[in-house]
Amino acid sequence: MKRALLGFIMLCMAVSVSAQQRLAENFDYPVGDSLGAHGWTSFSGGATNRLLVTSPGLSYAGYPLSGIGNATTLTTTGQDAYTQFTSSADSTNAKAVYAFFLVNVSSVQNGGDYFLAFLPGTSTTFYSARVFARSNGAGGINFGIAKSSPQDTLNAAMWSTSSYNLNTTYLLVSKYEFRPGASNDAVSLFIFSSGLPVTEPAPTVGPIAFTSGDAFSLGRVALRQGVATRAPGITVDGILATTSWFTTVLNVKLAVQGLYNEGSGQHSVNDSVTIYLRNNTTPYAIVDSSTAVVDKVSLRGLFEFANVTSGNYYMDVRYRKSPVFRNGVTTWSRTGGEALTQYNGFSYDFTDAANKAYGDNQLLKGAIYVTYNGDVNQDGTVDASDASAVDNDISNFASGYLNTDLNGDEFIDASDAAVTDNNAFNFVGSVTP
Ligand SMILES: [Ca+2]
Ligand SMILES: [Ca+2]
Ligand SMILES: [Ca+2]
Ligand SMILES: [Ca+2]
Repeated sequence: MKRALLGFIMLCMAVSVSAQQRLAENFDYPVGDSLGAHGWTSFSGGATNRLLVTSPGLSYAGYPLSGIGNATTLTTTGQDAYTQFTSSADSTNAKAVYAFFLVNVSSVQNGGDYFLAFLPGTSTTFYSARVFARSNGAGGINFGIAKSSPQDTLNAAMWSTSSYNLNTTYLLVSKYEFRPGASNDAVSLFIFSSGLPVTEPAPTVGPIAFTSGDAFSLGRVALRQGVATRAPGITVDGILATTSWFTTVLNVKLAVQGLYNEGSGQHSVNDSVTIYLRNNTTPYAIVDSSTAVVDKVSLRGLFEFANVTSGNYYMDVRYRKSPVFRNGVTTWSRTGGEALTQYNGFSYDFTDAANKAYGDNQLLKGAIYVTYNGDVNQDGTVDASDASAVDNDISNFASGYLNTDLNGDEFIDASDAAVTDNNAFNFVGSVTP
């Protein structure tokens, strides 16, 4: 009973490590195309002033989503549209969600209106972290942010005290911060005219803990063409949604031997994996680490690194979550390392070739290559000591999120022993430079 409870707690911990997933929208599409042709969904305003891809795109030195493709331009009334991001950011599993985006404002009016906000992942009616632009009364702009209710705009603190210029490109960051308890979530707005800090600075506006209703979850970014007498004319580009300050993201596809079912082509569970980034020269020092959940259907995880700079690195992959309760055979990425650009990261697929793992240390299972598991005691090899740990748990009818559970069903039985026995017979172990 105690073991089962411990397993349950460990499972909850593993699930709570949410993948910090992102939306990245560069409007890298033909000029004149409807946003609806490129993943956006129109939900209000009909076909009036349809949101289109416009030229030129916006550029901002030091921002990775600068100068790529085109942009979109909003006017003072008409169609509103959203695009989905797959983050499950919500009141229980994420502290904040951010939208980074470039703006260039051509016109503003007194009173102002909001043009970009988050929406819940399944709704079009609860705009949150509403970003505003208004006239400062002297030919310039104030930007502002309010949480979710029209009443929020009565709070004068929602506006920037500084003024900004028309026809100038700025990098804005809106932040919605989930706080424990009801009607207390906070929003912040960051406004940059040059540069992008590596770590989160104090916001330009906020944080303001509005007392209107909290969002339950956020999973969409919406562009809104507001009220004709208040809305700005504005070009928006380079939209990025994330659940942490700007970081480097590795999009990694991998499968784990025991979890992977070649019939379904899926893992049995969503489970966490830790990746250490190591220098590609001896002694291969660890420079950063990240843990993410690998989605059981896509077999992908999004690993965010806050401390890594551009360079060439090995990925040292550990299933499950570091530093304990894992049984993966440590697997490194292919010989030579991978070139990484800070803030851009890269995408990597371990499953499409044996040599995507250092020393070809993967198993062909069905149509893809999987990393080995079964190293229950994490000494680098799968051998009789691992098999005996599994056998012991089988005789004790052990269950739960244990490192002797190799196929992820939380029961320790013959199917787990088959993995360790097979790998011990084949002398499976870590292969590293
Ligand atoms: Ca662009
Ligand atoms: Ca709250
Ligand atoms: Ca072992
Ligand atoms: Ca099992």
